[in-house]
Amino acid sequence: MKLNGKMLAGLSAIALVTALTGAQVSTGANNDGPGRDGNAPVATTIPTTPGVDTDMGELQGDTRIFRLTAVEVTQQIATFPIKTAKVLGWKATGSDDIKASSPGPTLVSYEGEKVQFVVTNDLDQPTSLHPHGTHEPNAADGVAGIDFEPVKPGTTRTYPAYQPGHAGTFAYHTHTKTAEQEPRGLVGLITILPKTTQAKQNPQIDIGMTLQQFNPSWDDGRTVSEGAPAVPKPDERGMFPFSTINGKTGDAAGGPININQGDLVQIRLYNASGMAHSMHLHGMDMTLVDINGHPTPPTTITTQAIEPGEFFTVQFRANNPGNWVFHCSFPGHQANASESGYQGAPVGMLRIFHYSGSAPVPADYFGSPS
Ligand SMILES: [Cu+2]
Repeated sequence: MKLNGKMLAGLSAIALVTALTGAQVSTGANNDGPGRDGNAPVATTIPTTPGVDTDMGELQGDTRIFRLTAVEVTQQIATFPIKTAKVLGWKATGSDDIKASSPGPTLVSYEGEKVQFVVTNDLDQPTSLHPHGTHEPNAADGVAGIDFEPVKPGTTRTYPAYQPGHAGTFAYHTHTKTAEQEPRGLVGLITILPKTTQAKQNPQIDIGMTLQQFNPSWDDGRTVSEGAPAVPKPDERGMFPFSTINGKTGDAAGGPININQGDLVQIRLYNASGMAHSMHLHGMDMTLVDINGHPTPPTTITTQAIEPGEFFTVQFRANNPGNWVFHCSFPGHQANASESGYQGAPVGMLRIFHYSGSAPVPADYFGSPS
């Protein structure tokens, strides 16, 4: 997998936690050797989210502490017809604003550990962090006005530490002015990993994919303009016209996801948008292995529908070389503001898996309409 600066930062966090825990951890880059088909326990592959940091927090005793700051950030979400939008994102507290993203950092903890959130608010309005799908105590639920006083601008709140309950894929998002703040981007993934996994079940690549839809717009009636704020309301057609994976449409996401023949590829899907999506992989079957944080008997699928607030984990074995798209099957979600890419190619809620050794994806594939 191609590593950018953010991912390298994530990997240095992995090195740090390795030092802290003594656990041997591995990534897709070095988990490709003998035994991949065996029953021997191996260190579980750490999820990565392309373009987003992996945050392994700080382990203190039996508690992993995640320090996150909510902040408005200008993010490249596409290459046409606009490039950037002002979204609400999360960053590791103390890092530069340029490290902030929507979705926020992918949080990684291990089974048996407690988790704890320390939330700083750099927005101009109150906010909160709600851990979505874990077994949090009421005082860590983050629901404004019900069990939680929102975190005021310029302040920091330390949540109680707690046992998340079980391994799996979960999420975090704002639960203050949710209808405004969530469509603007205050979401992210939480993953609780078993420390070891049977080699044959351990993916070589484990990718987080958060599904989001934005409406970049100006108050004066102009829409999809450069640098427009992501507004919480749908456009005049009732649409959030930018459908994204990990806060970016395919053309802005930094190229295809590189895989190798024989890899077991795992995708952790989280639908943080307000609509259902129907995720489809070309060329290979997928296997559904986890529904909303709970293992499920493996089911072979070609398309997986996912409702708002759900998270599914799917896997596929890379056994059909080439360049294969993974995308939402709603036609309107394969475009940026209703515009398809070069030669009518789908963009929007889409990623390409590229087998090493296969012909490269044409450089102009994601270009503006011809
Ligand atoms: Cu969709």
